[in-house]
Amino acid sequence: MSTQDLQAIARALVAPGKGILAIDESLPTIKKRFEGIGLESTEETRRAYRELLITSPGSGEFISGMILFDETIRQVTTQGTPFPWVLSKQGIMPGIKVDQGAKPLAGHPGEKVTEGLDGLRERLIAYRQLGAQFAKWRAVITIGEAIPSRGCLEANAQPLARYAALCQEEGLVPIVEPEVLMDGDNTIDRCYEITEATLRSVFNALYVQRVVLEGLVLKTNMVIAGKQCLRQASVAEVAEQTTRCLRNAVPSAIAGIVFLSGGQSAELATAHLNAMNAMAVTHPWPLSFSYGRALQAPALKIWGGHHANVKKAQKALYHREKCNGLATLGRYTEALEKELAA
Ligand code: 5MM
Repeated sequence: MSTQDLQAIARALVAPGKGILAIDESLPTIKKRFEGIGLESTEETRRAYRELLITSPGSGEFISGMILFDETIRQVTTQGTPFPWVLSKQGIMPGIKVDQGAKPLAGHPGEKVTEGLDGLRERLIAYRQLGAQFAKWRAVITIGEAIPSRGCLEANAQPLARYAALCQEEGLVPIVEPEVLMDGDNTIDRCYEITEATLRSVFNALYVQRVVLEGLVLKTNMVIAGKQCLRQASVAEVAEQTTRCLRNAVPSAIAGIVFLSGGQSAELATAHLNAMNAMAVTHPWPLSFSYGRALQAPALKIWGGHHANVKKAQKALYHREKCNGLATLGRYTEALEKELAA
């Protein structure tokens, strides 16, 4: 696949008014999400839930791509249609999470490194044959007393860059996701400092590994105070600090930036994205969403594991997709949130 082809896919992922739905929860994460609604995680309950998300009417209006998990990309609907086909038919690109999770980093207490490079070239070929057009690899950075260490930032940046290079070689657009967690009690300023250092280290590694910047999408956290921090920043402050950090650390050549929600409430994640896109300045890249929890949470709660609730849950999903689609254009308001919900 040529650079132009990769660029076309990458740009389509961040097309105006559209973003990505992340449904690539690994087995332990989906188990945790299902526990929240009192449902056992089995291959069939996971399939039924993902079918609800994948077949949700109207998603194609606001969703450019969905990130699937290894099990999900091989699953089929109740009628027997493979999930990637259902997505493609709606004009939604199938994507695939290809990392194999964050593991403890040797010699670095409290820090993690994401693994999964072994055999990746062969897995990418197989995923492409299953219909994937893009991939995702997530590195996890924890903020603490004396962490993250330089060793942790470099240990995570290197495989992210090697993954991205392999994806481009095999004709898949890499979504490069370094996530600085928002679980601690750190201030927004500390999040800024660590996010900037993380992004600089990732883009250095991408340069060294000869990754074509035009053919990738960055998925990152917003610059935000930790959940336990007593002083939570305003929406305007998050928008200002996040865009300033990105301008300082992210080359303008990349196709676009999508945010993860990281545990923010559904409405707040939308409000933050909207504030960035409503700013008077023009950003060098499209700013969009690749939310997991902030898109799925209301639908998951309504569904509760009961088939009878599928349609109502899909309406809730459509609502969040629409609100976030509008936020990519800076056209979301609280009034609209209520109006659309009604
Ligand atoms: C959907 O969650 C994804 C999978 O996470 P695990 O590998 O830990 O199960 C995750 O990578 C997700 O794509 C991002 O963290 C964004 O999701 P949120 O919920 O933070 O928007």
